[in-house]
Amino acid sequence: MTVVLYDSAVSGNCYKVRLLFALLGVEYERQPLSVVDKSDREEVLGGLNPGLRVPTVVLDDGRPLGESGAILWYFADGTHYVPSDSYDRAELLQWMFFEQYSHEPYVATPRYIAKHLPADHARRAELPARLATGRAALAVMDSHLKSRQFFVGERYSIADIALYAYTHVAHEGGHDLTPYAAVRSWLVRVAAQPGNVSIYARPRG
Ligand SMILES: N[C@@H](CCC(=O)N[C@@H](CS)C(=O)NCC(=O)O)C(=O)O
Repeated sequence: MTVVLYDSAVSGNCYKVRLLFALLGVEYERQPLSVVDKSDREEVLGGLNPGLRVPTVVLDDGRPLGESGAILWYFADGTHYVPSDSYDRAELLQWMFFEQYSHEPYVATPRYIAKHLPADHARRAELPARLATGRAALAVMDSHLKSRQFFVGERYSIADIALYAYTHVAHEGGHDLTPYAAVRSWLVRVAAQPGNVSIYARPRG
């Protein structure tokens, strides 16, 4: 069986998985789902991912797995995208949990609201507060990256992939990265990694 990726072309969470799959050469079949019309989620993802979200994968042995971070970990563990030292592995998880709790809701969600919801949608009222909290997350990243090339152990890892996915398109949600010079240098560094693919590359399948 081939790995199946339930995917949205516009989703940064799904892009994390597409990027890792490209870097590792993982063959997969893509099943596209909308992030706007979610009426088919129960029918398609029920029984695969209790959260009914994308990305969701079905492994080549038929077992399903959800959550972008868990999928990154599953496929990258044992490769040079996950360190072997136990402290470095824990530090990698530190940054992946930071991404999910302190970064994604305030960097990714404004992009979703700005790009995919109608101009008069009530959720637009959330933007100023979300952007303010997102700036705090970007400042944390900038401070960490001032003396480092990558987030963990001076190597490109899935912590970089997780944080890169929405940071490099943060402007689409209204963020201005001008004050975060170390973040901007890191974005260039990640984009220059061999095998990098764009979030806008036409997804396969
Ligand atoms: N924590 C999850 C978040 C996944 C997520 O929110 N996916 C969005 C697309 S980016 C989705 O499926 N949203 C559907 C919904 O809100 O019900 C992850 O990292 O995979």
